[in-house]
Amino acid sequence: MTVDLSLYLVTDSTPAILGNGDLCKVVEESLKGGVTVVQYRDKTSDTGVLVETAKKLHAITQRYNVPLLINDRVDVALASGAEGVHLGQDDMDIGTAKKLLKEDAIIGISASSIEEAVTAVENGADYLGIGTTFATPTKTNTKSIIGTAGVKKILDALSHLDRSVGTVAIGGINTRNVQRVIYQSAAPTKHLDGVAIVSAIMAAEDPESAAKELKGLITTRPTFAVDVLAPRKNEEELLLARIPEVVQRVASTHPLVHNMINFVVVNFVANMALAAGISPIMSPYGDEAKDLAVHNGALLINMGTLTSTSIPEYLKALTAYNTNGNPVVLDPVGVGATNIRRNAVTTLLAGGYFTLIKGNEREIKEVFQRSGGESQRGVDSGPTTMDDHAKATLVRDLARRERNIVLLTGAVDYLSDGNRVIAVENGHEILGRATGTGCAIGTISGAYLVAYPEDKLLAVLAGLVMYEIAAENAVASKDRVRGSGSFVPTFLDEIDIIRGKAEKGDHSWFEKRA
Ligand code: 3NM
Ligand code: MG
Repeated sequence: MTVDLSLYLVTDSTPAILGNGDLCKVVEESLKGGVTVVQYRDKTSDTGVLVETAKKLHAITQRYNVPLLINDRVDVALASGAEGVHLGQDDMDIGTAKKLLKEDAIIGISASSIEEAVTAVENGADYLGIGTTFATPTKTNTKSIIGTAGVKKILDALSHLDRSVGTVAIGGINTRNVQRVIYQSAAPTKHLDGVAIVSAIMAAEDPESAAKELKGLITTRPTFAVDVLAPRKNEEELLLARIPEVVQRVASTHPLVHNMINFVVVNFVANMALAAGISPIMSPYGDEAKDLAVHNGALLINMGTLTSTSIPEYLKALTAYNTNGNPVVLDPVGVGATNIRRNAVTTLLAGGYFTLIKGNEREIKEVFQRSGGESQRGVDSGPTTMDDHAKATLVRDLARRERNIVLLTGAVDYLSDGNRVIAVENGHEILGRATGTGCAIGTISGAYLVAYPEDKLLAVLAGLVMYEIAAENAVASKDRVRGSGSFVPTFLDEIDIIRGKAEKGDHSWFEKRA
């Protein structure tokens, strides 16, 4: 039997979630809002109450032509006439359940690993509940938190089986992250059929509008989606040819960038932004993001001077920009240095979508491990410096997994959208001796992503090439630059000069160099 799994409600009758609401009323409201399948989940009530409640719920779900499934209890499903059951790994085995239930009964299975998922499909499961996606107070005795990367691995494994099976992700899913969960967990040939939700509907003040909002988000393409463009013949040349036009667009539209940036570089980055034609706001205050995110701007989160209070502020801002569909850049400064920073990146990756992740080799390696749980490629055990091929592979794999853009900076920069990989050799080693020159790339990238959303890889590339050509120009003016001290103001001048030319449509700054 096929079920529309798109918005799967799992009930919870505990006071922490249902409060003093009425279960039947909440379920009916959620059905009005567009819930497509209901699972009655009650871990504590006596059998008599379970059967009675299941019958009441079934009378309601039937009116909406939506299947009712019972958690754990095959007997309650039989007694109430429900359409099927949902079984955890420790519940009745699927073979026995199949024997007891009617032939067309729906049987769903919880799976948290590839092995569990594959076994359930082999045993004839109709759909899988995959999780726990994110840590959730609703169920604290979960086996493992697998994140979108874990869901994606399972979907990928399922895509190689002969029999196809329905899938929903479960655990900590709500209006703020639902689009990202569906988007980022998609494997090349298999994506989620829906999401299973408890608290975001059951505990909502207005379950009907919560369901309606979720349904809307599930059925629309997220605004942050990156179009993965197939590489064309002469891809690099085609991209290079468009750089001046992208730089011109930034110079003439002055995109806003909200910088949550470390205090070491804040002044330099603000000056750099102005020189490049960007309107910077430097604010570590997460609540301000609500007002700022309504403008067509970008957010930069740079963890360089992380403090005990930073993370909730980052998350508030991340949510606000994600909600508005605006680009967000993560600069995970020094993520490998401490456990606090490692955990911060894990929290941030679980908390929202980053359009661009930018860092040096060590940082990107570390993020790769954070984003995939345990590393299967042993990026930590390899040589301390990666060769060109390894770097190109790393940025491509991380971009593919996160479905975003990844930039690894160094003597040669590597940039990927998960499909195309571009190496940029411009720049100068002196950049490594002036604080903030790396951080400013985050701000510049954010502005370029705002100005040129049609090809996000090209947007970041254009900002980077402009920046590095300016650095080269500065170094070339030997009369003005004697070392890293005099380099900084000269570099700002050169950025300013390019911006001035680009704004007037004068592309000579690029043609000389490219
Ligand atoms: N099962 P919420 S997580 C019922 O991982 C349940 O199998 C899970 O609740 C699993 O939507 C979970 O409120 C609770 O986070 C999900
Ligand atoms: Mg169970």
